[in-house]
Amino acid sequence: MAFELPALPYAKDALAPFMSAETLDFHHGKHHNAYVVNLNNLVKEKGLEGKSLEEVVKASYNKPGFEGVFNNAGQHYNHNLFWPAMKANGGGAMPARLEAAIKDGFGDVEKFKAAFKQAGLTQFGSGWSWLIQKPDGKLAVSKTANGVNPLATGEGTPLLGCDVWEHSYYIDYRNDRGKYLDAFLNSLANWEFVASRLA
Ligand code: MN3
Repeated sequence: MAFELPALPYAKDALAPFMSAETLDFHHGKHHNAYVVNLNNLVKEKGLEGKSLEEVVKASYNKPGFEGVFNNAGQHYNHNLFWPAMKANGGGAMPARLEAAIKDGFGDVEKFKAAFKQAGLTQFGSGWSWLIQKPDGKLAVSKTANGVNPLATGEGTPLLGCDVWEHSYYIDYRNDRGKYLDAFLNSLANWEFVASRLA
């Protein structure tokens, strides 16, 4: 079965003014779609057809000759997590179970948000900031370059990922990545979705 571009779980204008319909049009309709098209061509070429997306991500990470497969598989995986991690009127109170895990990992919610924002701000060039659950169950913040993710590196289970490639924020925020990260955490984040990924 070929990989498919998932439909957005909300209307294209639902996240405005924090993420515009124009951004979603390009980011979901052009960028994410291109990763899916490229990935389907490359898995055929490389004899990886029939494997799950997670299997392709892990099998191609740091494997010579499989850079193209990994970049597109990683980005398909990352964006599949990104769209449902946002919602209209997001960023409010967290489910109690998530808030407790965050307090355990970071001290309080504001310290977590500061660490997540800092990870996104200090990711030089394109990449992602992450909230992950480590193999010992503890929550931590991380960042990766380009299409890399915590599943590939084995760092932990990604609970929340914020795309800090310029295509994610340049239409709405120009060069102000910090303002975009603030909006992502305080006005867009779907904490129910994040909580549903806790082990
Ligand atoms: Mn992107």
